Amino acid sequence: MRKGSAPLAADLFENLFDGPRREDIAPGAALLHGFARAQELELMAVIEAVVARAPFRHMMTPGGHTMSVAMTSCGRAGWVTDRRGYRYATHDPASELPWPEMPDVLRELAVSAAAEAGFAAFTPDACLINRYAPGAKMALHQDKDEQDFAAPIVSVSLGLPAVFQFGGMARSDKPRRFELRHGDVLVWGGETRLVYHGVLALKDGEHPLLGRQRINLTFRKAL
Ligand code: MD3
Ligand code: FE
Repeated sequence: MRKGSAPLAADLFENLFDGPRREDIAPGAALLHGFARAQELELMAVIEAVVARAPFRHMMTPGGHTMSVAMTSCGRAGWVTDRRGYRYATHDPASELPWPEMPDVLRELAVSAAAEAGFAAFTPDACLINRYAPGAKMALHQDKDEQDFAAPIVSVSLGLPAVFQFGGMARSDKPRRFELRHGDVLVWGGETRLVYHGVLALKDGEHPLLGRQRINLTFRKAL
């Protein structure tokens, strides 16, 4: 909100929700505002069940830095990083058990969001679950560990809002910034599949359902 002046209508209504809305942000990238909102309780219940079996952890990068984002996965494959490098793995290295199955409600949400954005027949085999506490961030990177770049990636944001950076094919391309809010779904594929992107440090706050955190799901065809 602006300081020292009457609030704008846009500020007063910024937390109201006027139903799902599609915003095309780049070729092959669609931001489906509020697409997951109606399912928030089911989503949180299945995420809690996954996390009970495969707890969040702060993994180490090959360079020896501990990630501020805590991660786990479900589905046939999960993404892991340690001093050996990063890769998709069928088992959780912490427990040596297979990752929990991808709950149907998660798979169906990702498939329907992909279809809404124009990607028919999306068959995700991995769902990465990222948890941001206040201050956690994700530096600019490309997602290129997946086998199939023809498949899109679908991201679901829950909890506190975050600012994501949407860059270009070179790390030096100046990123554009967008806000991702509770229930927003972002689908990116095609020309945009390999662009650099990241998330700025999470601003502290209190979300009515999730408290002081943000959870992001990303569905991929990894294997
Ligand atoms: C696609 N996660 O897990 S997802 C990741 O919010 C990852 O946890 C972020 O990047 C997160 O690999 C971002 C949404 C996103 C944001 C920016 C993008 C997807 C993007 C920019 C270009 C392409
Ligand atoms: Fe990414």
